[in-house]
Amino acid sequence: MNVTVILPTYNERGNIIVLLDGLSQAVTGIPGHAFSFLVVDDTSEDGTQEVVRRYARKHPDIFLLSGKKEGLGRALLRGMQYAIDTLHADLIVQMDADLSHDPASFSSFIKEIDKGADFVVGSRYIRGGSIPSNWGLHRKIFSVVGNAIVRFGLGFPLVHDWTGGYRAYMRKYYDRFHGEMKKFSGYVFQIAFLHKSIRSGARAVEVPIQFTDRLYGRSKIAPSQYIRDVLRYVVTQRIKAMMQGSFGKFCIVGTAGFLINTVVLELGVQFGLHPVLASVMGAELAIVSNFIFNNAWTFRDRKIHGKRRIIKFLQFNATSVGAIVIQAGTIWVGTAFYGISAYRIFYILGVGIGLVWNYIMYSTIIWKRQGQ
Ligand SMILES: Nc1nc2c(ncn2[C@@H]2O[C@H](COP(=O)(O)OP(=O)(O)OP(=O)(O)O)[C@@H](O)[C@H]2O)c(=O)[nH]1
Ligand SMILES: [Mg+2]
Repeated sequence: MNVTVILPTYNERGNIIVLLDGLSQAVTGIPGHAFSFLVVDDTSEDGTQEVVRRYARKHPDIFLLSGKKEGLGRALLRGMQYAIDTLHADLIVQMDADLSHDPASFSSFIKEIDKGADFVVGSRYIRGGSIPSNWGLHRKIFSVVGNAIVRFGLGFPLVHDWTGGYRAYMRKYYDRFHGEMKKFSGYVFQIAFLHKSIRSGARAVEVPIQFTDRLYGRSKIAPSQYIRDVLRYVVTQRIKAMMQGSFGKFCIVGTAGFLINTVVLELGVQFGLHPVLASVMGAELAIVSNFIFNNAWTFRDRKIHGKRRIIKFLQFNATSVGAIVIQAGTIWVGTAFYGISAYRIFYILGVGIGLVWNYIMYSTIIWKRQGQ
């Protein structure tokens, strides 16, 4: 395979040659691949480009791509494009150029690719991996908690390290996603590229890496901005996934149930029933409707057939009793404090809380996926 190692640099004069030497050494023992190294520099002011040019004269496998400063994400995309179009890379390896990523781990990435992975992630948070022990507590927390939020927030807990930049991936992920990737920068770029690749079926594997602090030069990361951007990415992706998946349908079925519930409640009150009793009747009719339509549509991929439907309907009723209790209880407490005329406000509140309860119950108990 043609392998291109992309090394983004911005003022890394003190690090880049040490890294290139380390990498040349690291690849000599790896059979079966042709390696090239691409330094993607954004008009560094410290002479990074001059030292790389001088070094490249003696090393024909080293290339320099220079461009204007548009951030790390853009630099990586430019590097990937050059690697594929000009250097004909099948596989891209990406590393920070500040000596935080150790060339000694390089061969483990290629080994996983040789075994059939198509996206290898260098991970600080699996056995054998580490973050620097001299990091201050707040930085450790920032990194560990940030990665945990992404990991669980996006729903791919098997990958532990989302924000790192030591990775190897097949060119097809650039081909597929380069257009959509232009809008992301910094940590979000790393997260989004991995996320899109995994979602499209990448066989992602982690290898442990020991992350060390840079010795020379300055960090270019502005934490507060990235925290905000990462959270925004995770939350919007989560909402999108819910709306595209069963949650959107659940809401539509639930709205129909809500209308049934409301009509019965209002009619019941008109005919002189207490709102608590009328809401129970309305809720039960809504439950019947919800069960039928959720089974036929929302959770169609897990549809319940035959006699099991009776048992499941009883179970469904039992879990929905939780929502009825929540709804009636909210009305009860509300009307006790604010008078009977305030029942509508507390009905809406109760329905809202019951909605969350129901979705969790339905998707994890009633229409539980096989094997869960
Ligand atoms: N070409 C290019 N490279 C960049 C840019 N910003 C950062 N880099 C490089 O990307 C790599 C990672 O950036 P760092 O500043 O080390 O960020 P970090 O590793 O998250 O932060 P530290 O742990 O403090 O070093 C380094 O090799 C940087 O030189 C940029 O705008 N353009
Ligand atoms: Mg760094």
